[in-house]
Amino acid sequence: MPIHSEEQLTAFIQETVRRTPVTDIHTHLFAESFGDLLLWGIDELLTYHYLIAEMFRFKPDLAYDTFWSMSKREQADLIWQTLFIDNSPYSEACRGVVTVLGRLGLDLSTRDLDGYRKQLEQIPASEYIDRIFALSGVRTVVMTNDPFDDYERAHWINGTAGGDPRFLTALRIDPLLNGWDQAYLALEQQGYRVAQDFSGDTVHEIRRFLKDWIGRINPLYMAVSLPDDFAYPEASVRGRVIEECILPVAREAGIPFALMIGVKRQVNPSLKVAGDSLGRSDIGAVERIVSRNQDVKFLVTMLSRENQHELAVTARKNRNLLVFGCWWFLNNPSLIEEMTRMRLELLGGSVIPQHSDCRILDQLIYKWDHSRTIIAKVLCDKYGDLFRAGWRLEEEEIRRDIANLLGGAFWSFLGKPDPAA
Ligand code: FIX
Ligand code: ZN
Repeated sequence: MPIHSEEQLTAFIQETVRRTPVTDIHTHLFAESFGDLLLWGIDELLTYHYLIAEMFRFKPDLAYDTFWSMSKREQADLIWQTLFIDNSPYSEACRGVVTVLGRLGLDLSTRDLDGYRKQLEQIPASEYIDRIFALSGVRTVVMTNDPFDDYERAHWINGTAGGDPRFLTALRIDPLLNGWDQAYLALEQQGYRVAQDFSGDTVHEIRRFLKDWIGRINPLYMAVSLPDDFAYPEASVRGRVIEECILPVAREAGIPFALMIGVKRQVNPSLKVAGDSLGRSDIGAVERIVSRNQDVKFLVTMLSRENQHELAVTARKNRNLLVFGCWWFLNNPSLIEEMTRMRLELLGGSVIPQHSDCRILDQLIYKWDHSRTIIAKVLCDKYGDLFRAGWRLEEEEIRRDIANLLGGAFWSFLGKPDPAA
C-alpha cells in the first residue's frame, strides 16, 4: 500500500520495526539444555559486568576482593542500593534493568528488590525463556560456543547440548589465536597432535579440530575477538593460525569468519570479567584480510568509535565484508544513533545495525527495545527524505527493508534461508 503522508510513514515504520522478529547474531546466551550456562533472573541482571564496573566507581573504599567474596545475592543488593537507590539509574546498563523489570510487569514504584525476586523466582526456566522471547520480539539468537570450555564441551560430547531451534551456534576460537601457549595443551588433551612450536602435523591437526567442531555443532560462523593491535598479515602464531588454518577451513566449510576487533583484555584484573577495555585498531588489517581473501566472507565489528567510519568505507570496497553491531561500549543510544545513521548513509541496507551481546536472557528485552527505537528514528528520517523528494514509498517495500536490517541481511550474507522464517 502506498505511503500518502509523513504521519502515516512514521507510524508505519515505528510499528513495523517494533513487530519485526529479530535474528540476534551475537550473544552469550545458551539454551536451557546447557544447564548452568543459561543465565536469567534479576540477580544475574544486577551482577552483569557492566554494572559491576559502574558500582565500583561509587565505592572508592570497597576492596575488590570484599565484593568478589560476597554471594551473588549480596552483590546484587549492593549494586541495587548503589546504582538504583543512592543514585538514579540513567546509565544505559542501569536503564536496561529498569526497562526489563517494567516490561515484565513489576511495579517500579515500590523499588522492592526482594518483592521483585519473589515474583520472578516462581517462574520455571522454560516458561521464562518463552516469555523473554515473546516480549523482546527476538526470534533467533546465535550463541557463543566455546570448545575450550570444559563444561560446555562436555554437553556437546555427551549429546546434552542444543535442541532449541531458537538458539543457533557459532564456533568461538579465541584461545587458538590469543592464547596458543595454553590452547595447544588443551588440543593435545582432546587428541590432536599439535606442538607449541607448530612442528609436525600441527597445522593439519588445528584444521582437523576446527572441522571436527564444525561437524559437531554446525556453527553459522567461526568467531574470535582480537586485540586493538591486531595486525594482518603477521609473522606470528596468530598470523599462521589465521592464514594456514582458519581461512582454509572457512573456505572449505563455506562459513564466515567473524572478527571482533579492538579489545584490551584485563586492563584492570581486579574487576575480573568487568576488567576489559578498548583501543583504536588498524583498519588496514581489516582491509588487507578481506581484500586478500575475497573468497571468504567476513563479519566484522570493531570496539572503538574512531574505527566506525573507516570500517563502513572498507565495507563499501569489499562485498565479502558485512559490518555488524554497536558492540559493548558502543551499545549506548547516542552512539547507536550516530553509527546507524552513518552506516545507512554509506551502506544502505547491506549492514547488520545491531546485535545484543546479551549475557543474561532478560537483557534481550532492553537491548532490543532500546535499539529498535533508535533504528526506527533513523529510518523515519531516511524514508522521510525520500518521501519529501517525491519518491513513491510502499509499505511492503519498507517492511522488506526492515526485515532485512533485523536479520535478513545476515541470512543473505550466509547464503542460507532463515530457518525460523
Ligand atoms: O568478546 C566478546 O564476545 C565480548 O562481547 C565479551 O567479552 C564482553 O564481555 C561482552 O559481553 C560485551 O558486551
Ligand atoms: Zn560478545
